[in-house]
Amino acid sequence: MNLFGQTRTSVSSRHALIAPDGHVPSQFPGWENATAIVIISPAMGAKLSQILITFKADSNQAPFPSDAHEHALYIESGSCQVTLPDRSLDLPTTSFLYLPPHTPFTLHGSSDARITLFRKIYQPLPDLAPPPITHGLASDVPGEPFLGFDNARLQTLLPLDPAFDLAINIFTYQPGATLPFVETHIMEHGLLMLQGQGIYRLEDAYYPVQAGDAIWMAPYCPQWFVAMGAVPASYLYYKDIHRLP
Ligand code: UGY
Ligand code: MN
Repeated sequence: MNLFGQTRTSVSSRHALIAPDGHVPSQFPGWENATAIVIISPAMGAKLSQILITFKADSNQAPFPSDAHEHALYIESGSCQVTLPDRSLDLPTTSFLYLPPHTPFTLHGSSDARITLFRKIYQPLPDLAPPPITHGLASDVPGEPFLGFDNARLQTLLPLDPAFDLAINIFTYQPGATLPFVETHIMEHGLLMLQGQGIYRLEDAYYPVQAGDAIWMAPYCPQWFVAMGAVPASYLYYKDIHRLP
């Protein structure tokens, strides 16, 4: 209950901060005991969608049809079984999974599962097949110093192969560490704060952000972050890559 109509959520034409207090679930065909919060979507001007999926009971399903969309997902908590046409995958906490276009799949989550799914239309290249189904554990991916800064480390989850037209990364900042400069770039971001807190600059506004918040940055949205508080701040983010404008 919010008596005074206040929220940190802010949505504009080039960026958005979505705080969890405003989440409202969507219903999708065939979904049972599964809840979807569509946090980012083309309805706000984005090219990607970012969907937070949770599960209400042990018997559940969240089916996705086969079409031109590719998907990348991250298991923030709990576990998830993914049913594919020819096999099924059991994904524990901190798993990531990439599914190329034209791959039908169904998610079945544990009752404590929290999954972030990124989805967009795959951009093919003339002489290159789409990437294969790819999965792994974020805890197996080393964090590399970002632009030489030891206190801001980047885990690049998917292979740096030009067949991929997206990246999903985890960025971890020690308290007080910052993005080294205000980035302004053609790439779009969808972002989920996984841990800690800080201040995110988006265009000309500065927002306090914390674990559970999500951010959309349109192409060319000037962006900067500083981690604050007692524990490191980390976020999962999506980025489109490897395609000429
Ligand atoms: O990969 C990136 O563009 C990343 N450094 N951006 C960000 O964290 N906002
Ligand atoms: Mn960036």
